[in-house]
This record gives sequence, structure tokens and C-alpha cells, in this order.
Amino acid sequence: MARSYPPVSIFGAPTDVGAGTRGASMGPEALRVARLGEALAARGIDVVDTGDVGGPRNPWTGPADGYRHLDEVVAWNRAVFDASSAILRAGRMPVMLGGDHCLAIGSIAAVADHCRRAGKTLRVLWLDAHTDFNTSAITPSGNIHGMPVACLCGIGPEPLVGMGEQVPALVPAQIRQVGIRSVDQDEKRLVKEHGLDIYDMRYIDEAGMKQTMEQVLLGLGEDSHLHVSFDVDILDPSIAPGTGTPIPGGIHYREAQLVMEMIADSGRMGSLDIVEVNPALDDRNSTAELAVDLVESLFGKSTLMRD
Ligand code: 6HN
Ligand code: MN
Ligand code: MN
Ligand code: MN
Repeated sequence: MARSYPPVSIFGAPTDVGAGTRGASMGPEALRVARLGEALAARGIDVVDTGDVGGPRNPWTGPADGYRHLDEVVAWNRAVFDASSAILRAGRMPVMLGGDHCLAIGSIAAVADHCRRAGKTLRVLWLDAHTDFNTSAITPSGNIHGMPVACLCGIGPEPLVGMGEQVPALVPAQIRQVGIRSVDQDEKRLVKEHGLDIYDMRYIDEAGMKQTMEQVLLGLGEDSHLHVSFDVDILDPSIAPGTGTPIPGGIHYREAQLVMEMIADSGRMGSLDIVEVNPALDDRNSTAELAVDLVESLFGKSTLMRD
């Protein structure tokens, strides 16, 4: 079944200020070298690459009041918020190339404002090994890429929580997390308290990916906008070594393809982040190449004769 996609605008946010390992700042170029734009264009999609947004350098300092690099994280997220907002206003689909996962605060805050203006219901699909629901009080690292989901739900420092007009940007009921297998001790308590809808690896093992994704996509309709936040560490490190916080026991190639194909079949994806690709740790750009392969499936490329 051929599906037509809205026009896409890719932009990069080359920073690792939110991470605990350096190198995700090179993610946008790695994805371009792996021919992301060309792959989408080859699928008949109207795609432009608007280049990179800018921001401060990584100061590489320790935590202050539980946050590492808070000012720099705020500055980068503002840049991402502005770029995403402009793309959405132009009627195009933003595809944000990270960069580390702290940048999803800016991209999703922009999408939340857009959905409110457009009368759309926002659903966020968080593909990740981690729940990213830490706070300054409980973080083991101070790294803000472990906190974006909490910030989007109103738990975090004011400049991040209040990035957009709609505060908080999200309520937990809008979020589905898939692939989870690394949650810090106090973070576990917090995600339970807030009732996050989590499809962890045990759930996936027991139910299978097909049934998992059916649950995850349940209830999407004509007025739904689906934001996909794709942290490549959802993938098993054996197939995706190029990422800063690899966790064993992740999803494998066919499961990942099915995730993407079922999202594509829903026809509801309106925005996308591709984050945590770290070329400094990668094996000949294989993680970026795999990400591009999977994103092709997100945009409807089928391994069989279904497109
Ligand atoms: N990511 N839970 C750990 C922390 O430091 O808060 C790891 C976070 C990883 C974040 O991969 O986007
Ligand atoms: Mn993440
Ligand atoms: Mn992660
Ligand atoms: Mn594919």
C-alpha cells in the first residue's frame, strides 16, 4: 500500500552537552554520510536538509546542583525548539538529527505547541533502552540526556520545563516507551509514580514485537500526531555499537524493522528525532547506516512487496 508523506525538513543539532560520553556531536554528519536525505528522496519524498543549528561548545564540567551543563543544554534546546517550530509552521515534518537525547525537550515542546494550535492530539513514542526520567535530585550522573521525559512532563528546571507555550508539554498518558532495559533505582520509583506506559524488554520477550506495537499504536486516529523519538541505544549493541550508553539485551534487526514498519503503517508520524549516534564509538559508520535503513522503513520502505 503506497502512502504519501508530507514534505520533510532535516536539521542537525551537533552537540553532546547532555551526555556523559563525548561524540554524539558528530551524529548529524554521520547520518548525512550514511545518505539519510538521499534515501528519503529516493522514496519520492520532498526532503530538504536545512543544515545545523548552533550553540555553545561542550564545557565538560561536573554537575552543579544536580545538572551538568544546564545553561548550554538550555541554549541548544532553544535552537532546536526554534528550528522545529519554523519547520512545523511551514507545513513540513521536522526530522531532528542529534546530538544527544536532551535535545528532545526542544523538539517535542515545539511539536506540543504545534499540536495545540492545529487541534491535534499528540502521542510520543519513545524508543530507547532508558526511560530518561531522572531529576536533579535522583540522577546518578547529572547528565541531562537522562532527564528529557521528566522535563517534558513538568519535572525539571524552569527553562527546560517552560521551553514552549504549553507547560508541561506532555502528560504521561501521551507517552509510550519501548525497548526499556536500564532504569536507575530512584528513577524506577518515579516512573511508577507517574504511571508511564512502558513496554520493557521483558514485555517484548513475552508478548512479541507485533503485539507490543499493536498496544503502543492503539487509539491513534485521524487527528493524531505521532512524534517518534528514536534513541539508537534501543538497538542491541551487537548491531549498533556507535552509541554512548550501550545496554546489552536490546532489540535486534528484524524486531527493529517491525517497529518501524508498523509505525509507517499507522500513517500518523508527524515528527522524528534520531539521537545518540556516536561516530567516535562506531564501527565504520555502521550504526548510522543502520539508523538510515530503519528510517527508510519508518517512511514506508518494506522488505517485501507491500509498498
Ligand atoms: N540516553 N539513566 C542514565 C543517566 O545518567 O541518567 C543514562 C541515561 C541515558 C540517556 O541514553 O538518552
Ligand atoms: Mn534516550
Ligand atoms: Mn538511551
Ligand atoms: Mn528498510
